[in-house]
Amino acid sequence: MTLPTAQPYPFTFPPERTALVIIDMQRDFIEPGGFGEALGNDVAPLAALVPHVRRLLDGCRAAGLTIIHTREAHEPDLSDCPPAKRLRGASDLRIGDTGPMGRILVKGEPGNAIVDALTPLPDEIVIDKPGKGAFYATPLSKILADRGITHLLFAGVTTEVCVQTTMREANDRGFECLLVEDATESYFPAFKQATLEMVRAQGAIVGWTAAVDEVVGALAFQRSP
Ligand code: C5J
Repeated sequence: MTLPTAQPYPFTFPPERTALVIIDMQRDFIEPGGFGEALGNDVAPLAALVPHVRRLLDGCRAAGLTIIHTREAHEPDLSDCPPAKRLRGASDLRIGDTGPMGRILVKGEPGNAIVDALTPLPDEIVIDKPGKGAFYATPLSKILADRGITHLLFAGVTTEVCVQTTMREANDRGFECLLVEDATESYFPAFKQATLEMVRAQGAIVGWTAAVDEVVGALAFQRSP
């Protein structure tokens, strides 16, 4: 299957060897009172993203793609959160502190859950990750290898932090990667735009980009041409 208007040039992927990776669509980043707001951000643009990711998720589910959700999540004793990560921030609330949605970025807390509209189905994979990238200190590499996955479609938040970090990790591991432009968001519009441009620069040095409609349309056409 080919997406002819992907940038910087058409992107070809085999659906049976492709996974959709949805990064960190958690209440902690998307709803008021979580980690995103504790870092000093307005979370409204990320909340507006949810229906776009849902449209992409529905299309990929219908086409039978492997679906992977990630959560940025730490152990309750914070043994997997180095001080270099815990102690930085733009407000008094730090990872592990108690906020309006429970302990910030801690596994099992209400704020750490994926937003209701994107709740993983029982057969979908959920990766808890202590870092920004989804490959660091997680079983993701093995899961993808076991399923014969070669191509990855990326969505989620935030574009320039966990999404870009994971896409770069994947690119270095030999995956063909595409970032879905309107299924990712940042607290900083300029950072999102810069990320889209830098990943596809220099002949797709990190990967490709394309719109939700293009991905979903191509997958639907494959099912009923
Ligand atoms: C951040 C993320 N921005 N999921 N995490 O700290 O991008």
